[in-house]
Amino acid sequence: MELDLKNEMLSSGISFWEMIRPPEDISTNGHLIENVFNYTTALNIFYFILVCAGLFGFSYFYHHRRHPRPYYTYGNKKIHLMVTAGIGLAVFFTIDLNITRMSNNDMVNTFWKWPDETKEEVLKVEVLAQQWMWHFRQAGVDGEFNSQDDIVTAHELVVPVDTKLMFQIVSKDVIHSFYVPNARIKVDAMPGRVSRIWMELTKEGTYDIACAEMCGTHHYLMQAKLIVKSKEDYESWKKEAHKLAMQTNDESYPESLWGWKWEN
Ligand SMILES: [Cu+2]
Repeated sequence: MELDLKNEMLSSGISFWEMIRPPEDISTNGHLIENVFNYTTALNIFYFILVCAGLFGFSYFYHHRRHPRPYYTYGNKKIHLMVTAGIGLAVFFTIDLNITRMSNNDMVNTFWKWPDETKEEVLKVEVLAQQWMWHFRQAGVDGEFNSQDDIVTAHELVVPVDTKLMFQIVSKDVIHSFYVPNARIKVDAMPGRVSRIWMELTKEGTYDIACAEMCGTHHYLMQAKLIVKSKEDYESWKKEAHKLAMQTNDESYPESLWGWKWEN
């Protein structure tokens, strides 16, 4: 097993660190998620070391050779209760309450601050999840969803860089989860309900979209590519996609109109 890993690393030319580190953050707000994650990890390590020190320390000092007469305690003396309560409260205030505060601030100040279309450039995308693939719909030239010029893609999503992207997400069958690791964003896709999320990507390239909810036997196959293009490249792609849409989208076929009127 170890050898396999080593061979794999050698053949692909990437270091061990590159294999285990999180994917590159290409979003404007991904660092907020990362901060909460790192904070939780750091404090867990801190308390883990503290607990280990206690466990192994007491085992050492109270070993029967050093401490031949056993000492029985029920842990109900005032000092015991105070130490236990103190550690419990320290964990509660420094981990639980603090990550609640941090994530609540991020929610209210960032992730629920929806981009304002009247003031800035926004691209809206409708996402349909199903066992086992992703569909994406952009409104096209007319700006209306569920019309003939909609740009509909499967397995890949093309978006412009440095633009606010607003997503509305549903599922056709079971619960899926729309996951963009490079933006640290993940949101459930549910049947009968529209989920929302927004993000802004700052680096061109091809990235992964995955399903992060165990959704059936082929869950692992449920992936798509996120292609981030420069604004000029996106515009020319959109022009081509528009031509293709006008030639191929068939409005009389109701299945093709799986989109919905954008919900404000
Ligand atoms: Cu899925």
